[in-house]
Amino acid sequence: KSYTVAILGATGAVGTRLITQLEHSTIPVKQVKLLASSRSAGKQLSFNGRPVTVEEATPASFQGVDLVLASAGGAVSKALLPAAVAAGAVCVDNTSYWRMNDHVPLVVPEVNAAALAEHHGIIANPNCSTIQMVVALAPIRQQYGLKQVIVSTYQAASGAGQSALNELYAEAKQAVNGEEMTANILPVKGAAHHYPLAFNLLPQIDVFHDDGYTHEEWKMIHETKKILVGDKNSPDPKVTATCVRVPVPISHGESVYIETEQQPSPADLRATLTAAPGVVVQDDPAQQLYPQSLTATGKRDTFVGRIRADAENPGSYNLWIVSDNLLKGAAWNTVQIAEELVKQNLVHVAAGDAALFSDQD
Ligand code: A2P
Ligand code: 11C
Repeated sequence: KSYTVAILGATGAVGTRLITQLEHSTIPVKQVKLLASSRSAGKQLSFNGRPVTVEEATPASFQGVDLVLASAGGAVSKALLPAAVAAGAVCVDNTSYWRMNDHVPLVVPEVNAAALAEHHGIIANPNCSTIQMVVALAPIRQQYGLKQVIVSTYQAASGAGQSALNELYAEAKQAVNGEEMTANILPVKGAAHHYPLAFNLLPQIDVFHDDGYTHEEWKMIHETKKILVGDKNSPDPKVTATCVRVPVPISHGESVYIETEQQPSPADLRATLTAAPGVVVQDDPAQQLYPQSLTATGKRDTFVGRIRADAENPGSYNLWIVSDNLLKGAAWNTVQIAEELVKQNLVHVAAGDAALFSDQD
């Protein structure tokens, strides 16, 4: 069998990578439909060397489509994915809109591919900063138990989309030319205040909640708990986060402090992570080897280094985790979920599934 695949948001920072990740995937593709806003309708992109014309995404776009890979923003996924499921398409959604819905599995294939069997037509791809953290923490949790996670992120501009990345480059040029930097997008589109990211750090990603945490921090806490489901032997880890935007184009870094149930040595942790799927250990201080944004960019893996024990708190460790936020954090994880759906013969929607998503407010 081969599949008709629609890419929703095909012109964006993640969408263009969805195209290339799909080209390099194991999914037999019969046809692709590239969908975006009316602004891009008629634009020519390509798939496997053949030109494909971008179409405006509408509820009617999904007739005959088997799989939808969506990354056009939460509002678009809210508006269009129910129509896609009603048309019989299985949707892998990179936006946050459906993630916490009880009918929607939230999947990182290395960690919880089994959750796909419960899907009802929409599968959610977690937030990029959550994905790379759980890829590294799940094998540690499985082997040694995980009591607590304290994470500080160093997140790249591209996490906020192509326009934020363009703004970072423009600001850098302005600063180098001695001009005033103009900021219109970060920290959050539509916010009351915008600040330059070039030569700066912004401790705000997404909007603030009443408790003082940002929505990005909320996502890291609650998505991690949904993915690393607790059981009586291994209860939910406690998670807290501080998320910071840094003037890096691509690849998020994370300083992660963990407390485990057992007390493995750093060498034990290195061995566990070396054997873990999707993880590459880069940890040799003598050779100054550690994960970096520049070297992680363009790769599908999650890189882990600086693994060391907290001498004052036995069973606690510091790690440094880096991954390409547009690949493992978005396009690759989405295509990897689709590959897994194909492998597990799960590319179908059951009667009644569409009704689960039809009356969202
Ligand atoms: P377009 O390029 O036509 O605006 P990014 O995350 O890099 O900002 O990209 C967002 C993606 O979502 C782009 O492909 C963009 O298309 C698409 N998009 C934005 N608004 C809509 C919409 N209302 N309907 C369909 N696609 C949309
Ligand atoms: C950022 N992590 O870096 C965000 C982008 O929930 O999918 C991804 C937002 C999401 O801005």
